[in-house]
Amino acid sequence: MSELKIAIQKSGRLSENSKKLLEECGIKFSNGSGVLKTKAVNFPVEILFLRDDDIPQYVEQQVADIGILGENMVFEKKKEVTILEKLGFAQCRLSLAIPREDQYDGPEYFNNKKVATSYPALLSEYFTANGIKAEIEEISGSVEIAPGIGLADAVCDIVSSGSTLMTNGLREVITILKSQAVIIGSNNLSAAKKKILNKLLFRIRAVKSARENKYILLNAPEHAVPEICKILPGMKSPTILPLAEKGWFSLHSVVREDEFWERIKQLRNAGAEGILVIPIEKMIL
Ligand code: PRT
Ligand code: ZN
Repeated sequence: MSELKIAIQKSGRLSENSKKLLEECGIKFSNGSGVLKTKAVNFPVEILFLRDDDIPQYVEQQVADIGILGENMVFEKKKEVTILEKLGFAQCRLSLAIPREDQYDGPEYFNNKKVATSYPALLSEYFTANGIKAEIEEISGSVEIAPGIGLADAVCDIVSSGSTLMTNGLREVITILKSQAVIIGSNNLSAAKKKILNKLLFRIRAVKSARENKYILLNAPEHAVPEICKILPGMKSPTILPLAEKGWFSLHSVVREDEFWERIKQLRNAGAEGILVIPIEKMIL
């Protein structure tokens, strides 16, 4: 029986969330330190622990069938692989940053400058598309110190909170790319592997939907129910149950995490009381 080989980052910013996602999909595997691959005990997958930079190539060559990594790395490596699903974690951006004290009037700033980066392909594409002639200095880590030590005039690096740039006296001026973790897949999967992949993607989507939504319960007097139903769209429509106290109802529904606070305010204004908000473990749409 063939197994689907999944490559995830061995250690780094993506590893914990990648493992957590697989575990939330009900996949059980042992994960001792120093282990390079492991088979799940209850699902036909083998997990390979790799450096994120190597994942696109390994998936292209079918050493792994699918992989979890940042879009930034997928776009930089330009391998023949397909993005199957965005995963919603490891959000960050690839940005150009310059010494804080430099005057900046637009992208022409970078003409005749030397820019340090670990993303030479994406940066060179950006410069070409914008008609900028700059020199790219490829370095593999600690990009942000390059201007301080005289290696480059500016940097192009991954930014999340922005504090690394700030501590190094740099100022973000252009975002080249927004990124999050994704699943990529080989373009040549066998029918048997595709079947396992579809099962896994079904579970991943259920986990993702659950993370993006909350279950909400509230009480309301009868006259407020129609207005509250309009505010609570739910998966179909809210569940309405009578309470022991006459003229009162309990309404249950699902709200999106990102519009949750706005809805709560509207619900209270419409007369809702005793609002409970509960995390959802899995959500099958
Ligand atoms: O060893 P391996 O090659 O596997 O790992 P790595 O060291 O190359 O990668 P890692 O673990 O640092 O990052 C893996 C992926 O996480 C990246 O490819 C991005 O998709 C994503 N990601 C999300 C980040 C960040 N946020 C991030 N903040 N990757 C790197 N950073 C670094 C950035 O390079 C800079 O040094 O964090 C610093 C900036 O952070 P802020 O919060 O100070 O702005
Ligand atoms: Zn890496």
